[in-house]
Amino acid sequence: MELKVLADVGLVGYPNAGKSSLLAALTAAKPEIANYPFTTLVPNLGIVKYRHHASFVMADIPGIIENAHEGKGLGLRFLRHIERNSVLLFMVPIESNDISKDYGILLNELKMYNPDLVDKPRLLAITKCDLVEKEWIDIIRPEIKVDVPFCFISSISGLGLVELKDLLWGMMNSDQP
Ligand SMILES: Nc1nc2c(ncn2[C@@H]2O[C@H](COP(=O)(O)OP(=O)(O)O)[C@@H](O)[C@H]2O)c(=O)[nH]1
Ligand SMILES: [Mg+2]
Repeated sequence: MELKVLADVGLVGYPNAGKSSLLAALTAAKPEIANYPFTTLVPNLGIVKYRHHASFVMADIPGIIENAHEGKGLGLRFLRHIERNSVLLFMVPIESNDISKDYGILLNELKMYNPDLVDKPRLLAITKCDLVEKEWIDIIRPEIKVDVPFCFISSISGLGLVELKDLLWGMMNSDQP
C-alpha cells in the first residue's frame, strides 16, 4: 500500500534537529521527542492554526534524510502541489559549527534524492535558540550565507514561532514560489 500524505509544510532536518519538537509546539500532535536519532518510523502530521481562521498541515517526516539513498522510508511524496505551494522547512540547530554549510549539505542530500524538490519554496529555521544568549543570535545573523529566508526559533521558549508561521504562510500562498 502506498501511503500518500498531503502536507503544506514538510520538515527537513537530520535526527535531533528538533522536527518533532516543533510539531509538538505548533500543533496538537504528540510526536515522540527524544535525544537520539530514529525515534519514529512513521510521519507525524499536525494542523497548525494560523491567525484566527486559517490553518495548514505540517509533517515531520522521519527518515527523509537518513534513508534517502537506500530509497527506504516514505520519501517526499507527501507534499501537496495543488492550490497552495508546499514549502520545505529546513532545520539546523544553532549548536551547529557551520549552519550555512549544514544547510547546503541537507539541500544536496535532497537534490540527490529527488531533483524536483529543489524547485519547491524553502526556508531555513535555526532551531534551539533558547540554548544561546540573545546577543549571540545578533552576532551570527550576518554570518549566515544561504540562498533562502531564514529565522531563529526555539520550540521550548517559543522564540520566533509567530514569525516562522508568518513566513511559512506567506510562502505557501505566494504566486511566485
Ligand atoms: N533546548 C532545546 N532543545 C530542543 C529544542 N527542540 C528540540 N530540542 C531537543 O532536541 C532533541 C531532539 O528533538 P526532536 O524534536 O526529537 O528532534 P527530531 O529528531 O528532529 O524530531 C530532544 O532532546 C529535544 O528535547 C529547542 O527548541 N530547544
Ligand atoms: Mg522526530
